[in-house]
Parts: sequence; structure tokens; C-alpha cells
Amino acid sequence: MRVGVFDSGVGGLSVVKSLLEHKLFEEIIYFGDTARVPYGVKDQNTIIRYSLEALEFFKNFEIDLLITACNTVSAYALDEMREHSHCDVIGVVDPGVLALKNAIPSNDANILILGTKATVKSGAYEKGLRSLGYRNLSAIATSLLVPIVEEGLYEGEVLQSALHHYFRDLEKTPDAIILGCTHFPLVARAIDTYFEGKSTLIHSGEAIVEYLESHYDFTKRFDTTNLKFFASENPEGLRRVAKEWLAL
Ligand code: DGN
Repeated sequence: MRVGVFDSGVGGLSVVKSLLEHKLFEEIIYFGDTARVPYGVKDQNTIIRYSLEALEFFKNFEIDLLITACNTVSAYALDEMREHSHCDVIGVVDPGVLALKNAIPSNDANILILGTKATVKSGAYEKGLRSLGYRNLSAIATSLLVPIVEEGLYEGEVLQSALHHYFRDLEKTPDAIILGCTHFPLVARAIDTYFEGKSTLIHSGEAIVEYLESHYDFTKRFDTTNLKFFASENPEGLRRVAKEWLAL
């Protein structure tokens, strides 16, 4: 099976990492819209327009499935992409909600959603979680974590200050935290340490693997995956991050 993976920038590489770990695909074609990142501060019409343009890019390839490895795109543009696509388009929000349900079935769980401004504003995770009966939900737009990750500051003072800034007013340690931005798994360890390992973290990459394995037939696994990386600007920069994150 060949899959396209789309993100506004480099964040979706965290999803590619999970896909590779589970050996799901024969070929992965990644497109990061690095010329126009971040999407997380843009309005809905712009996010939809950019996402449909990315879809046009993928029409140059024979893919069986397209994953929008960007929570912002998944929250705003999935319906439009599905309408115009010749293959299945899967976002990361619904898989994240289902992964949370599998990890923490109790509807009383205290759940914290982290995302970009746009993802938090969309209320997409809250809608999915409420439909499953969860009531104790809160969300924080932790936008600073995106450039922090892009700077490679996966630990240290700057990251700690940002975490303190965002989390200092929380009254309770969350039972679960949805890492609702594909950049955030890169700082998952620091977030886990901040909450002393007491919160279950939901990661878009692992959530999508769980979703794919329960919706598609993956009897055949691939020890090697053909990887192709494309970017709308500075493809070298994307390849450099891919080498680092995916240990290629
Ligand atoms: N990685 C994107 C997401 O999951 O929402 C956010 C990056 C961005 O566009 N700011």
C-alpha cells in the first residue's frame, strides 16, 4: 500500500515515524507545506484552500490513502479534502479520540487537549470526546511549542519556561493529555516529566496506527519503506529534520 502524508511543515514526520515503526506501508510520500507553515494561526478558509492545493500535489502520485498528519488540517479541512479526493483521506483527530477512549474508558477522566490556536478554536477534539460521553475537558493553545520544536529545543530552559507558562494554572494533574499537534510528540518526554508521569499522553502517530490497524488489512508488513519527501520551500531543511527525527 502506498500512502501520502500531508502536514503544514515538519510536524507530520512524527506520524511518519510511527508508520515506519509499525512497517505498514510499501511507500510513503510526504509533503510539508513549509512555505506557508504555520497553518495553526490561519483562518478556516485559508486552511481549506491550502489543503486542497496539497491534495492537487498528491494527484501526481498513485497513492491508496492520504493521511493528513496535521491536527489543524484535520480539524478544518477534512470534509472538503474527502469530497475532492480519489482515495480515502484520514485525519488525526478521530483516531486521537478513539485512542483516548481505548486508553482511558472512564467518562469521568479529566482530559486536557493541547493544540495550535486554530485546533483549539475548532473544538474538534471536544466534539468527538463529548459524543463519547466525556465531560471533564479543557484545552490550551500551546502555540509556542511549535517553534520550540522546530528549533530542536526538546529539553532545557526555554521549553521548561513554556510548559510552566501554559500549565501553572491547572488545578489538577490531567488523567490524559491529547497531544493535538503533530509537533508535540517531540516534547512528550518533557510534558510527561512535568506531570510526573501521572498523565496518559495521546500521540497522533500512535493513534493513527491504532486506527489504521483496525480499519484496513495489514497482513503484509514492509521491512523497508520507500520514502519520498517534498516541501513547498526549503526541501533540504525538511530532509535534514527527517534524518534527525526518523534516524535515517
Ligand atoms: N503540526 C500542525 C498540527 O498538528 O496542527 C501544526 C503546525 C502549525 O501549522 N502550526
